[in-house]
Amino acid sequence: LQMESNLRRALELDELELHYQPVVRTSDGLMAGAEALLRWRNAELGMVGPDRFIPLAEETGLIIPIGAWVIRQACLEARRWQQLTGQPFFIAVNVSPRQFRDPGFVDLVNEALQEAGLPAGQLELEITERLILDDSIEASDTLSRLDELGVRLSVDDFGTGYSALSYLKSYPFDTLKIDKTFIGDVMIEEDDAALVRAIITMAHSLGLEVIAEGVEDESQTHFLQDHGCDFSQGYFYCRPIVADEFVEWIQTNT
Ligand code: G
Ligand code: G
Ligand code: MN
Ligand code: NA
Repeated sequence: LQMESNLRRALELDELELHYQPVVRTSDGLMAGAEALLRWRNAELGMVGPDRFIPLAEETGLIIPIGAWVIRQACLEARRWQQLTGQPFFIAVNVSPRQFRDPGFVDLVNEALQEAGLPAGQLELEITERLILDDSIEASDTLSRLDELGVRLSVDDFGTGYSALSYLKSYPFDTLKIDKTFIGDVMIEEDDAALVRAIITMAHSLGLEVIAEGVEDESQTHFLQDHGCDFSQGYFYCRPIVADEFVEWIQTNT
């Protein structure tokens, strides 16, 4: 309860911040875009990670204003990178189920893009496969409307959900993000290596691009290069960092 009342005030007190983790092209390690990751900096609680407050934000409905702030802020930041570098980097934003189901969601996304002057193709919305499969009819309509706006749609944590693959051909996804649990042991476990190779092949056959998450060492990057994984993200390249540090990172990695 204490946590809930604190979270209610987090927005007005300006306690939320986005950290950014680069997503690089696997072939050359240069930046392609970034994922925005939310943090809550609270006087009493310290720095709180999303795993500790997103579930509460979902339950209470606070995810609606918080999620709106995240999308607006992320679009503004991506526009800033573009102005700084002249390059059309994408920004990926995590979308939670309740936020996605909100009737105002598509309009909100459109407004955030307009407000920032960011081309829709530079915003990627990350959605988990669990969400798609839980309410496929409503999800289908929302995904089509987002697709018509021109935003990119990705399946986050791919491979950890219900493993129903049929939705990939029915819905307008652009990207699969291979969950970090597969990448972690890709050099040690032949089964993980086989799955990662198969996911990349399948995704490409369906016209989807692939991001490997949780890349932590160089041998994994070689594996992913050898198997044609389009993009990579993980501590090997860079941890999630605050906006100012991120701008410095861009200067040396583009
Ligand atoms: O570093 P990391 O601890 O940031 O993220 C943990 C989890 O929180 C991930 O599953 C990530 O998708 C989720 N997450 C991070 N930022 C956001 C956000 O802005 N909105 C939602 N809904 N989830 C987020
Ligand atoms: O669920 P989602 O994929 O949105 O969550 C991304 C999460 O992965 C965030 O918590 C982020 O901090 C974390 N992360 C990013 N890179 C790495 C990495 O190389 N290793 C591990 N273990 N976690 C990572
Ligand atoms: Mn994500
Ligand atoms: Na993920």
